[in-house]
Amino acid sequence: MKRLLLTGAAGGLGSAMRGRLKGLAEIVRVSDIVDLGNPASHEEVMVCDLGDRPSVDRLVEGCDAIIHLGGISLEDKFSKIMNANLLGLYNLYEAARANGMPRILFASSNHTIGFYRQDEYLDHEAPMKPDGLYGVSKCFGEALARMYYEKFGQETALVRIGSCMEKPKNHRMLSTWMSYDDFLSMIECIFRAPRLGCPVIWGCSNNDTRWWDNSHVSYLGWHPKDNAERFRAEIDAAVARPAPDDAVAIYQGGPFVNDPIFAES
Ligand code: NAI
Ligand code: 15L
Repeated sequence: MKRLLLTGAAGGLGSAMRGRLKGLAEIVRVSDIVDLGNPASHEEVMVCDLGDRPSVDRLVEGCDAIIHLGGISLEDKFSKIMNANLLGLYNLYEAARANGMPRILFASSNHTIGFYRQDEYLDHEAPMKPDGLYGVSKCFGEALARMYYEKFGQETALVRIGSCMEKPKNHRMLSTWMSYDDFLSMIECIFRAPRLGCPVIWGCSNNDTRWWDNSHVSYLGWHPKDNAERFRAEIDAAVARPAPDDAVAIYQGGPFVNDPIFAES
């Protein structure tokens, strides 16, 4: 492809994936609301607030594909979530509609279903059970993407990322972890598939104790290779196991289920 847009490129996941996308497109347009440093030879840099419609129109213009990681990634005040994750997503989809409907990977989250228990195994049809306003914003994003698919044919991968980081940090992440390599191979499958549609894809590696079933997207040919189990001894040694009656050990959303509704100030 000619030009791939990566939003949220200054974030934890965006900066980890930024350098790995080189082979996917001739030009990678990297964007964030904060400074991104100097572009590599295959990159274009555009600073943009997702809540600003004219900027988002310019951002999306000329792109053949979008990896949308930008936005608020934790529980926060509703006003902050609203600008980046609600208004920002609407702006992105309207800009995509005006610019040839490039295929989108939307970074949704396991916090759309955080109130399921850790002893439940979910498929993509499980009703949403968000664990906070952040999770609700990802439910909104999935619904918005679905509407643009049904109404206009805009294709989106709704990737419910578990915990995508260098390695799992606690016992819960032995189930939710997705390695960077597995995320990259998922990205390749999503953008190379002849037909994508608008599927939910669970974003976790091939962990022994995973909670989610991806068999409905076998047509994408994604085969995650990593397994968090290899970190179990390290985590047992370094991290205290939560008490069995602690919500962190009960619910799939882990600590997010305990977050308050943050007051506006
Ligand atoms: P992050 O918080 O490190 O990065 C998000 C980036 O979005 C930041 O660089 C921030 O500056 C940018 N941003 C925030 N508001 C913005 C706005 N109004 N306009 C433009 N950019 C804005 O989060 P992380 O961990 O890199 O996650 C990336 C995406 O993946 C997020 O959408 C997050 O919800 C989602 N996700 C990540 C998971 C993970 O394990 N890293 C798990 C589940 C979902
Ligand atoms: C998320 O949605 C967050 O963006 C990320 O920071 C992690 O905490 C992840 O979920 C998780 O549940 O581990």
